[in-house]
Amino acid sequence: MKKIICILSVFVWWSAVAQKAVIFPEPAEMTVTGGFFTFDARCAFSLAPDNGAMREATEVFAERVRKSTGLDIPVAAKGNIECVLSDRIADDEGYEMTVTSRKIRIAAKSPAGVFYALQSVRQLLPPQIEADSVVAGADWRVSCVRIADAPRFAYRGAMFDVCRNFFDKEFILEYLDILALHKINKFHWHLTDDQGWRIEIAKYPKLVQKGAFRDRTMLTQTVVLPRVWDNTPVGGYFTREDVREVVEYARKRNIEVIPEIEMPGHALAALSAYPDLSCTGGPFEVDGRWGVFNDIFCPKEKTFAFLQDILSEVADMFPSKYIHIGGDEAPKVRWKRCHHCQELMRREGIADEAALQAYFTNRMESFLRNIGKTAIGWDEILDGDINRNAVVMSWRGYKGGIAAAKRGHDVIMCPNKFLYFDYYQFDDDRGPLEKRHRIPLEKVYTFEPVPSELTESEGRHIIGVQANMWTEYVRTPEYARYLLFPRLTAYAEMAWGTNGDYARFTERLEIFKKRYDALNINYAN
Ligand code: TNX
Repeated sequence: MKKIICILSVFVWWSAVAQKAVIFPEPAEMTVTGGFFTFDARCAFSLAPDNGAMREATEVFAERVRKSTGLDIPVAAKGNIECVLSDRIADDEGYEMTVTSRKIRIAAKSPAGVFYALQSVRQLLPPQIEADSVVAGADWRVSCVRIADAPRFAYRGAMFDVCRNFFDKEFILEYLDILALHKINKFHWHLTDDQGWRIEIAKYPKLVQKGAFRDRTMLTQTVVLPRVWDNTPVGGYFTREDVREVVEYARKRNIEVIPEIEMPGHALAALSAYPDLSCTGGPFEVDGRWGVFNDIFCPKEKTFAFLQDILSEVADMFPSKYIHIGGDEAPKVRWKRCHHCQELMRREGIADEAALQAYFTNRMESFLRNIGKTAIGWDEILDGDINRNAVVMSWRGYKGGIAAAKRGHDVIMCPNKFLYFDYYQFDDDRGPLEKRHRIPLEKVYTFEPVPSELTESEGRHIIGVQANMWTEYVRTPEYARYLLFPRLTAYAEMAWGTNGDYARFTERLEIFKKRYDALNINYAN
């Protein structure tokens, strides 16, 4: 009996593959029922309720279909693509979908679930659906299926660093579309660092006028001699209008954009423009080296006022619940020798410089809380006693995440040895990254975000995961895509919680590679 079931399930899977019913991340439950639904000029949506949010949930899909098939899918009273909101669906982003030869029926708790169901349909369509102009002679049909789907984690993030090397708006928009295809719902935008300040702030124009440009860039690791430089001046930044466009593009794709403003460390670009916010007074340059720098924000009242002004503007630009305030890699050498810092510590009864960073973080965290935002920080913020409302991003392994969850913080897991896609994949790719770790595809796919050291209630503090893309050695969009794919696809399935057998994953991936090609993604093959 077992044998027959086994053979049968292999058969069901093969027929799914043969009919190209391959969806990433794999739905929680999916049955291929036989036959096809065809997209043609008679297709129409029927929406219940028919309102702005529901129309919007169908728009991105409809536009994709319009571009590659030339078909317009109107909203009609009795359309054959039925999208219905239903309380029967428990998860905010969950959906159920039945595709028969005559109808597509989608039920979801919220428009986000409708959007995700249609992203699944997108993947059931042939790869030519990704084209930006009409493809003649393609077969616009999808396999009949029954799907019940919902994510394991509410926070499924991807971070991209536009500071070390600048990546423009077009790249970001394209990236957001790929994130949506993978049902990733948070885009963490690393906007400030030692090597560049990338967001226009009206009150402090010098941040981009000076802080967004640098004279040269190091091509080797800072610790490796001899150092090799590229002496071309480079830079770039996002205007308020760019930010608005990115946020809106993301919102339509169920993606929350979470900006990161680094403090107190990784601040050289800001200090180059406003040196009196440091302990020594500078002068500083936007740095072309990589690593960790001693000059950081000094905890003066005018620094806090400056950062609060910036956070207020940022909070206005980003409707996100979260704002990331960095907190990583902040050396204490300057604070130790700074008269103001030592005096402040005495006055406030702050025991040491680690506690001074906690004082810094807590002031910023309460400021954000008062304007209705939740602060996220890298796991170094745990070095002191910080407010429980702060969310901790655990990047130096699991340790920080475990400690944070035990103290009652919400946690996002992104340990560097599993989820840093700037780390190399193949031995042949070591190059300038040789000192770092190799992260092969399987390691990403099989990652378990909830450490066994946590009790069940502590484990509930792990609200999700994130894949991070730092760009010290990533100078082109092509190379970024090469590092990101297929690891991001493996990551998305893990974040969704349907990562199972790795061998089966790689078989399904073979089919997905045609979609990468159609999307012009030069993945690592
Ligand atoms: C550590 S992750 C950093 C980044 C670097 C990255 C390189 C983190 C919070 N800090 O500043 O870009 O390593 O992999």
